[in-house]
Amino acid sequence: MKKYENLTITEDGQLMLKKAERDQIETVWERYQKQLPQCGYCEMGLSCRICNMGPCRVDPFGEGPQQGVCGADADIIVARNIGRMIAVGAAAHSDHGRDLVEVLAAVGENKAPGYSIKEPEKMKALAAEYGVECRDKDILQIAAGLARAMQEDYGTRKKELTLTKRAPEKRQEIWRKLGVMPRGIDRETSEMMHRTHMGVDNGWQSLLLHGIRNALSDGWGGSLIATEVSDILFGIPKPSMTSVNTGVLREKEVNILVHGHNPVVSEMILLACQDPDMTALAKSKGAEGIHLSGLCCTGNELLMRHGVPMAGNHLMTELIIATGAADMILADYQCIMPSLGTVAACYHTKMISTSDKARFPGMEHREFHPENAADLAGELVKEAVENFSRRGKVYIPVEPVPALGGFSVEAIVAALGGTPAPLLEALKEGKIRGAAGVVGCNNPKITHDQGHVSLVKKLIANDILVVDTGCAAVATAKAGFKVTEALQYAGPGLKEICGALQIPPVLHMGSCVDNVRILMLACALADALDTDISDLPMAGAAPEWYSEKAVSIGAYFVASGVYTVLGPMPPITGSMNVVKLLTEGLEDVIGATFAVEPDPEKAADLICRHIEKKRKTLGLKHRKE
Ligand code: BF8
Ligand code: SF4
Repeated sequence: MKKYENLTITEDGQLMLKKAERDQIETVWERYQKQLPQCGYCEMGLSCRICNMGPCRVDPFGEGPQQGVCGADADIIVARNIGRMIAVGAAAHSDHGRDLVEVLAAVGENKAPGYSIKEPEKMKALAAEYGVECRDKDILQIAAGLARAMQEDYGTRKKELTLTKRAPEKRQEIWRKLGVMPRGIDRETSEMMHRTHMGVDNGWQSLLLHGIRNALSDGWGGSLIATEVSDILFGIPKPSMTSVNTGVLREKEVNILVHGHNPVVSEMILLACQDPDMTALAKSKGAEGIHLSGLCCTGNELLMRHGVPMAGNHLMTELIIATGAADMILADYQCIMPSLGTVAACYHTKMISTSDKARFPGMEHREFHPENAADLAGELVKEAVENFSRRGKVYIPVEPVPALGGFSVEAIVAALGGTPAPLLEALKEGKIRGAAGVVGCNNPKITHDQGHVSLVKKLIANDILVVDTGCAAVATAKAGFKVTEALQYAGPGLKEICGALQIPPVLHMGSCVDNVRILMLACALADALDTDISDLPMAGAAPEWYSEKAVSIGAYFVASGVYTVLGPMPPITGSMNVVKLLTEGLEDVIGATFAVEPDPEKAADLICRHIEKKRKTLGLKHRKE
């Protein structure tokens, strides 16, 4: 097993890697090795292939060319590249949000059988925020009106996105003064693509500022809409017990897995799996039942709302197929490795792609739309059941680990007894020093899950309450941090408070679009303390990030006033101007910066120090260095 310990800290991961090797399955880790050494120019952000006079590169040692063919220098090239990363990340989240708004619109028109409004009160509250008149209207008319109003946020007709009003007044003023208040969700992404065309914006500072505006259009626009509409359609998450890791797969049942991000498909699959006729069919085929589990963020969506078990995060997806126990995997979009179809071809697993936008080699394409989703989900679950008899030998290496999920802001406030006051009291007394949002991906450059787990372990030991999302949230759940037993690892103050509330020291807040839940929690605390988010004893971290979505998230966290520590270095080291602005200069203009620290223990130290500094400024009891 030694051989695999550098690749993943998880027992199921190590055992599955051994099995994959036996089965001659190539994994993401092997492909990563084959890429080494990766291009140094690209790592530093110094290569440009934006136009066809290039591709160009700038020599970081000052000996070769210092400008691309067009004359762009290192600062411009690096800023353009990072700007485009933000644009892609913001586009991904926001387009996911748009798909939900379209389902909401279809529900409003009675054209989405199977979907319904699960949270009419939340919908009415949002309608009020959007200025949609609710009087004398039925639920469906309000849904249609809200969907239309939200679609306006995507366009070009607004001066300010509607939900930016939720930010503390001081924060909104900072955005206005700096000229980064987001105006339209699609507009900011489109403008970033325009600005980064050859010969448009050649100011590295103005490019980065627009990057901030573009990221804010994600955090206070597309992602926030995605989360709010998901809650309206599928329910506000409440705490419920679930289980995690490869061990959630069942040897004697039909295993169906959902992979991707959008709950639009996975919710319908869940409904179809619960159909008694389907269970009867499964039994007639010799299975004991049908078992649904999740992968990545669509898995997090189901875990949060229904306690559906979670089989694994990003780097586990190939290995889950190698168990031979997956009868069908349905993918929507984002973070789905194009290798999965090839891996599945070595087993009996049926791979289904479901979104018009996302096709994969080795997958059968069965497209979901609001009108056909309920029927198609039924058909596919039936096909998964029929595939059960084609199974070969199955290897499920471990027992699952229990975890508590479902901590929406509403659920956290409810756990506190209906008001944030107990949390504020604990913060003031210093029993809880502060809060940290640990988010983001896995990346084969870092031992799988180690960044998340080591960081979180040290944070809770230092009385810092952790909220997490995405693949980070899956990592800490697998490590056993999402049950009250984990309070044994917490510092005395955190242990006392969480113990009294009967909550774990690490709270699962959902998928990656649900990072906005962390923002909303920050808003609630800032409002209660009558201050700005940047004054709170709070930090963010993405210890194993890989995705462009994470770049957008990091940027909107920082722009919202949250100091954010990244594990892997983003491709910016080719420009010391850009590095300095993002890690120092932003402090003066926006009240927060990025830091980069690959060692999770040291990253925890940075966060502790930051939290104590903020406590001191707020006049709360603080620890000396
Ligand atoms: O949206 S944490 S690897 S699955 S990008 Fe992807 Fe990263 Fe996982 Fe969720 Ni988020
Ligand atoms: Fe080269 Fe400039 Fe074209 Fe980039 S935009 S590829 S630096 S010529």
